[in-house]
Amino acid sequence: MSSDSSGPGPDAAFAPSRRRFVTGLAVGGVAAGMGLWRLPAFAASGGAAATQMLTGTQFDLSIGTSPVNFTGRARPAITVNGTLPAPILRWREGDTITLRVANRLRGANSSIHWHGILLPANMDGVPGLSFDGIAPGETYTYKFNLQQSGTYWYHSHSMFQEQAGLYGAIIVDPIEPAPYRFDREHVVLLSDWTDLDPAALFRRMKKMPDHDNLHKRTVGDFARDVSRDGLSATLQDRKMWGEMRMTPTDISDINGHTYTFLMNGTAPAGNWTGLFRSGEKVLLRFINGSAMTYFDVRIPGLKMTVVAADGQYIHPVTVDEFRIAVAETFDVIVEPSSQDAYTIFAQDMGRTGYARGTLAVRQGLQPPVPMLDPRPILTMDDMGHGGMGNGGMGGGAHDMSAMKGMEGGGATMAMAPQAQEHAGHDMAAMPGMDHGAGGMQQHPASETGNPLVDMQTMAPAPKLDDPGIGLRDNGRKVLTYAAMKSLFADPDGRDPSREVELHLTGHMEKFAWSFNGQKFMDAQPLRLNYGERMRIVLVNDTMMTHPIHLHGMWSDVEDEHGEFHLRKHTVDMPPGTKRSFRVRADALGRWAFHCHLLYHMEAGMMREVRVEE
Ligand SMILES: [Cu+2]
Repeated sequence: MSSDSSGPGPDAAFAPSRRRFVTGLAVGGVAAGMGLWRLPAFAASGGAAATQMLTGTQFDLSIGTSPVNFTGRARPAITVNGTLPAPILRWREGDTITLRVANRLRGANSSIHWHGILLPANMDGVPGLSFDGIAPGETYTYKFNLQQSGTYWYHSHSMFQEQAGLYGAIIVDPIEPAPYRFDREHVVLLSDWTDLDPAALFRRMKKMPDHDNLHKRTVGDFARDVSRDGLSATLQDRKMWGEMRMTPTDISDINGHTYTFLMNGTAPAGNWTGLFRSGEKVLLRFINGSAMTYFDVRIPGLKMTVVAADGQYIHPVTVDEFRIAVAETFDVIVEPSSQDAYTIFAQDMGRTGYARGTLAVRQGLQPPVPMLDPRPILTMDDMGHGGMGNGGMGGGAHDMSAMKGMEGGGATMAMAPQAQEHAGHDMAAMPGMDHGAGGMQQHPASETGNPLVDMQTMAPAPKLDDPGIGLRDNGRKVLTYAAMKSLFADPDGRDPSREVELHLTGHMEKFAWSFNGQKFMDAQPLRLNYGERMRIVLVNDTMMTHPIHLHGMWSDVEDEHGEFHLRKHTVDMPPGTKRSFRVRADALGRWAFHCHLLYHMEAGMMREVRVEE
């Protein structure tokens, strides 16, 4: 099978084999200062270059193109000051920061968005909302005062530049000392690299959305399911999946068959290494700067104590493993002492590859790397008992019979589609509806008969205590949203005065993604009243996981009872979930609100949020 689905052009020759996971080059990275297409000098030492760190209040950043080589082929990356990842920016809470960002790309506008940082709308860096973008040859000066501390990141918000390398870490040191102690720290920035031109990859997703889903279930699987579950249950399950145009192994749109996963800009073979001395408390600032990849992270031999999420302190929680959604950050303390070296292992959610690095007492150590976990299989339970949408089903939203008693049941699949009409439910019925307690989920009218909506969930739930697909009962203690509680009480304190419900919608075969079945281009802004405290309820009507990011304001995630629980800038929305968060509309202007899977955002899963007097 040809690996070239991106059409003719220069990228065809560079398409990596999709049949093997690319662990990459030991010597890969930016060939800065070495002349085009030559390997960098630090390769000779076998270790990766440390990411550059810039500190202070005045910064000059230059966006440009640099050759990189992660797979054996030199490819152009979009870089900041010639590095991938971009330099770590280290700021101090209370300071006013000035950043002069020059766009030295040829023929392309650019931008930088400071993810999770509270700032004026015209400093947020989203072309079309915050400003016009930075034209080639021009410099835009960002200036804002820091009202927060913690671990954040920055990235381009222009087209696919983030996928091409424009991302970096931000550390904001607090004015008051942190509520925990550490002796040493490392940024661990995870990302996904492709040799493909990201625009070509997007076109491939539109044409062949299941390109990377190589693990379609087989006749042998079918025979095994029949012997385990019986013929009737198996047939019904298969029929359902067929009607949803997915196979149960669809976990991610793009995975290790396309991507090389990076840790601090280093491919697995390059083994990024962070040093420690035995007995030290080491703070690891994990950042998921991927375009599309969720990672499940663990350090065999070490417990990890999570002390902050999205830059904000939480009650410390000690785990063996955590899932980090795209754009999330977690601060984690480890205390390595019994071994000289530990592997930081970050497998992708679909188990198609991994990023890895090493914590070690000296450079050059290579502890064992775990095997990938078994590929997770989606069940109907994962989908909130997934109801069928409209496409090809004769219009109207069909639901499943046999909803009862399915929660957490695992293998209960005896469901058959039933042509029961649920069309025409009205969003006006939404305010005041109970949160996931019993009743059948209603859907916005705009989803009905919508060719961009291929399914709807019927009984979604918050699932805050669910470790997630592929992490349940794996013998390890896995972080959940329920286990993370902000160290502070609700910073606003008011009950929400109103509620807006938005559904995450999509059509797999069309690679169409939207809110309420309406793409960004076709939707009206979501209007918030300046100063109000309101609630946003999200319902995931798709089979994919979406990390939802609101710019400019915090997303204060609520628990199952609607109480303040966890302050976030990016709210993970697994399939079959309904989750709510509170927003204090204290930032005037136009803000982006979108899925942080880059190609979902580009496909339309985005809204403008407008805060007005
Ligand atoms: Cu998404």
